[in-house]
Amino acid sequence: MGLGSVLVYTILALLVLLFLSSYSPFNTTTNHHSSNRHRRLKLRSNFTLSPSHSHHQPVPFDPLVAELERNREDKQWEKQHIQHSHAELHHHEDSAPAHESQPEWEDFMNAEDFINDEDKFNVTSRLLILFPKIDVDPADSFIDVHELTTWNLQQAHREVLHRSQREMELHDKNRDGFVSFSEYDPPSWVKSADKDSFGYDMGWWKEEHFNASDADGDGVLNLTEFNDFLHPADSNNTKLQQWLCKEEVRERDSDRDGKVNFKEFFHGLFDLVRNYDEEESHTDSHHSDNPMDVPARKLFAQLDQDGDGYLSETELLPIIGKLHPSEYYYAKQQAEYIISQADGDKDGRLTLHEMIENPYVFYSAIFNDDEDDYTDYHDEFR
Ligand SMILES: *[C@@H]1O[C@H](CO)[C@@H](O)[C@H](O)[C@H]1NC(C)=O
Ligand SMILES: *[C@@H]1O[C@H](CO)[C@@H](O)[C@H](O)[C@H]1NC(C)=O
Ligand SMILES: *[C@@H]1O[C@H](CO)[C@@H](O)[C@H](O)[C@H]1NC(C)=O
Ligand SMILES: *[C@@H]1O[C@H](CO)[C@@H](O)[C@H](O)[C@H]1NC(C)=O
Ligand SMILES: *[C@@H]1O[C@H](CO)[C@@H](O)[C@H](O)[C@H]1NC(C)=O
Ligand SMILES: [Ca+2]
Ligand SMILES: [Ca+2]
Repeated sequence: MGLGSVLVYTILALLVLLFLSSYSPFNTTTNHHSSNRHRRLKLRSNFTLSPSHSHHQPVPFDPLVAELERNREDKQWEKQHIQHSHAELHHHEDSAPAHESQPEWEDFMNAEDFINDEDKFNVTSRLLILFPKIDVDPADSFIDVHELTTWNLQQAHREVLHRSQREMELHDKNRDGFVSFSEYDPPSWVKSADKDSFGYDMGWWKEEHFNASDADGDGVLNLTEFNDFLHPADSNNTKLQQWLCKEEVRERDSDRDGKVNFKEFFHGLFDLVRNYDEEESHTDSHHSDNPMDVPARKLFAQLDQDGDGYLSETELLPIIGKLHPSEYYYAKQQAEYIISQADGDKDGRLTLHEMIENPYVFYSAIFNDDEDDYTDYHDEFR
């Protein structure tokens, strides 16, 4: 056999290999997150200034990823406010905005590089470490919806508190660790507009809202109280929950009699409650046989404790958490989504093996069903 035929065979063999590899399971699987050949883990790419008004983002599954994100956000935040105060204080010449933005970009790249370096950030060993921290109630080698919801909720609370802390630094002008109402500078749209787009008076970010957040009534908000102020739906402060109900009545009360009648309840509140409950129990569908308003009338009657045909502020308390989705609601949604994506044997809970088999479910941290997200995500790295 001459050198020429050896070459031909080698090339043929290579071609066959190439052919086979292009039909490897990596490419034939329809699953979005099974391409293991190039890691494309990603830190969340965006950050908005007012957490209570931005679209809700899923929390990172891994606390280490969350920390990287927080560091990056903190740097963006600092940069934003240093530039801000520079502009206010003095025009510090052309000292170097371009120069300043360079390290920022590097930090960003380093974090992405870090989690995409298999030696530094080994997804399998991360999951090995995290599994026993999540599988605690009970520790039975399975992670169920409840355990994952609790885990997500812990991550979410940490994240929310961190943002509140940062926001608090902006408002706490005398730096005593408390925010007074005069220190609190409401967003400009609060000052410029007293009514929302439907013409209702708005109570948000005003003194009444502030006072309701001040749990111990000392006239100033500490970090816990300020966090509650920014996120009343997640607060355990009953004063604040009552304020939220009052605000809800104010918003729904189209005939301005100070109470919510059935019509006002049916056109507005009921759908929110029903959507919330349906997210919770996908199976409950038997009320679809009923005429439209029967379940609504039933719930209305239940809530209307004194039977006067109206819902008062106090009577809204039992459902207020469903009208303003809390972190718990998002944490549970995210847990259900994650489990549905990684639950190989469909028993409704996750084993460590199932998690290791589906790392991208945990590390892409995407929980809406928007296909575009996946496509963007993949295209970006081509
Ligand atoms: C965040 O998103 C907005 C609009 O979607 C964009 O203008 C902005 O540049 C993004 N910021 C970062 C840091 O990616
Ligand atoms: C990642 O960790 C797992 C388990 O600890 C190990 O088996 C695997 O070889 C590691 N992978 C890399 C690329 O280091
Ligand atoms: C808020 O509380 C302060 C006392 O801490 C009081 O002076 C003020 O009138 C209250 N404002 C409202 C709107 O209730
Ligand atoms: C803030 O004050 C409340 C009482 O209103 C207290 O329970 C809480 O621990 C305080 N938080 C901090 C961070 O000091
Ligand atoms: C509210 O109370 C519940 C239990 O009573 C607790 O699990 C939860 O963490 C509390 N939420 C906040 C925001 O403090
Ligand atoms: Ca368990
Ligand atoms: Ca206080």
